[in-house]
Amino acid sequence: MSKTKNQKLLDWVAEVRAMCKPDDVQWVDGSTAEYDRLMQEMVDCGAAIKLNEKKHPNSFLFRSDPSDVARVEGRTYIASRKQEDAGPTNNWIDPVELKKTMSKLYDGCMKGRTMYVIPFSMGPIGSPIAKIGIEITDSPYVVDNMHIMTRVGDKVLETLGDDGEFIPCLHSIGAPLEDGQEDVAWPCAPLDKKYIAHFPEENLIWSFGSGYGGNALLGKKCLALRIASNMARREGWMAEHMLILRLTNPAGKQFHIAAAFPSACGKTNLAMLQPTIEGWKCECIGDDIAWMKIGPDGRLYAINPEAGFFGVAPGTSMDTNPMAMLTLKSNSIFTNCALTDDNSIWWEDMGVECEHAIDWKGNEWTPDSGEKAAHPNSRFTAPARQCPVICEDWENPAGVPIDVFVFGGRRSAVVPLVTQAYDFDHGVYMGATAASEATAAALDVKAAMRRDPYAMTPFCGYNMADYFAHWFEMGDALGDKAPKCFYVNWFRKTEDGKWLWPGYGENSRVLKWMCERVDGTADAVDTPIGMIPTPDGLDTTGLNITDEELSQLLEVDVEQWKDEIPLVEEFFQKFGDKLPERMRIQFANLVERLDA
Ligand code: TSX
Ligand code: MN
Repeated sequence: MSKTKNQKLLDWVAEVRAMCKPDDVQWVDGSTAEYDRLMQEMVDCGAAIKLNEKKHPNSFLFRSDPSDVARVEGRTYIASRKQEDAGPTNNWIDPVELKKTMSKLYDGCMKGRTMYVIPFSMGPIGSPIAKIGIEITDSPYVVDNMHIMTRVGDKVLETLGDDGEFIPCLHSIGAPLEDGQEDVAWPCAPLDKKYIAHFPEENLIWSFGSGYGGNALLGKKCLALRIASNMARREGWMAEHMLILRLTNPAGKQFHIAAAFPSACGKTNLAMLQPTIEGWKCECIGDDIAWMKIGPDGRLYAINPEAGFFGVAPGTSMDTNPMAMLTLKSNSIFTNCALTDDNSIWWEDMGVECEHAIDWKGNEWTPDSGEKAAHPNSRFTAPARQCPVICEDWENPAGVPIDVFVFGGRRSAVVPLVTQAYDFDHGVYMGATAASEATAAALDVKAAMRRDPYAMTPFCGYNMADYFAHWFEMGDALGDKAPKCFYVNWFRKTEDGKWLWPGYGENSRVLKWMCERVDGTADAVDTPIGMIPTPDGLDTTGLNITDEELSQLLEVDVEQWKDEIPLVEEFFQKFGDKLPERMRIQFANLVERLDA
């Protein structure tokens, strides 16, 4: 039963119901009882496995269909009237054509199933930066994940009111049940019927055929990044693929950092960082997305629009990220992890041995199986409030004032540990040219390098060249209150392939330097690519690192950087005439500094 009088919402729900033809409609109220009831139904039908209550209280394991394990970028579309508005980094499709195609797929797609209406808020309910979405889905797995990842239910409907605005998000797994047809554990549609569609001109999301993560939990990548990036551009704010953290120095002064990294750089690990330096404290506000608006004082304020972490499980351990391990201990959902003999979960590089398990496909597994026990993209869904280092202001509706932007990538050579941009425009250039290399198996093989501007390539919902321009414009609006910009590389190696930097908690030393640069108390030297710490600008007290290693870490080899010039030039060509003139100027300035 619906508790809203919002006519737009009631009309949309009726329209979707008529199209999808579910057996039943349920309005999600957001209660624990509702979460528990849906979970129990999924356990009873074999879609979920309840984990060992002592080891993982109130936690459950799901195994997806082997074909439905990740976001499907090839099936992700920006449906704008003009192709130019989607730009060279997105799949464009004509919105009228796509609606025709997808309407046919949606016709009767929920037969034999329940249609759930999920009112959700991205951001603390009622925050001036928050937005309300309504996800309609036929997946109870999606409902329970949305319970953790967003704020859902009656309180959102109350805030929406009778004529409030919402972003409609339609999702179906695309697997109707005929009368008497038996269901499978993870119903979904084949790849050629999967569509993750965004209609930015009407703030609309249509997703069909997949039950997994970013394809199905529409508040996250679809709304909070692809649609929100469009809204942010129109409305003069920012929707970024960034973690948010608070650092507090020994004097009690707070600094807030927002950081963007491509995948496999340990963004969630950095978000929950445990500093190794005396007297410094680090707290997590978010690990994936930042929505930022200019506040009344002219500074940039950030909120985390999410309420949970949807993190990659493999590699997460008490060594790499103890705070994540403690967060996911209870009340969590695991997808495509391995199941141990004592009904617990396991994954590769968890830091504990496993002699026998049921793997993510449901098969017997031992270390000799020659396959991964957990899928490399297996996930935990865990409530952010359970993170031991969650910041007390993580739900502050006003957000936190950002002092520092960090961009980064994974480079075994060339790029120093940390570089500060000369000014905001230079920072925009750094973010735009951010690059990461895939981990190479052999040392002599030059790993393929991929540009991933602002880590937004799969998530920017409009023309990336216009997005660059928006960044420059935000810099203008912020003026001298703009965050200071830095570029980091935790992954530089020696000639013989050894890590030069210990990383993890020791990264706090780099963050400390950034804070001291903001305060004007740390030294830097100018180089052609930006400002680098002086050898004693960076606090290495108690760190086992030689002067030689430190200078290798911070080295700027002008000849190597000159070799990057044609690569950047080639990358910028993608954007044609739309590349902002100010980006060309930044590029020209860099070339000039390298040549001098
Ligand atoms: O997450 C990582 N971070 C950021 C942490 C806050 N990882 C894991 C990346 C894959 C997701 C890292 N790996 C980091 C890092 O800073 N650095 C490295 C590379 C590295 C790996 C192991 C060691 C050192 C560096 N171990 C020893 O030196 C003993
Ligand atoms: Mn992400």
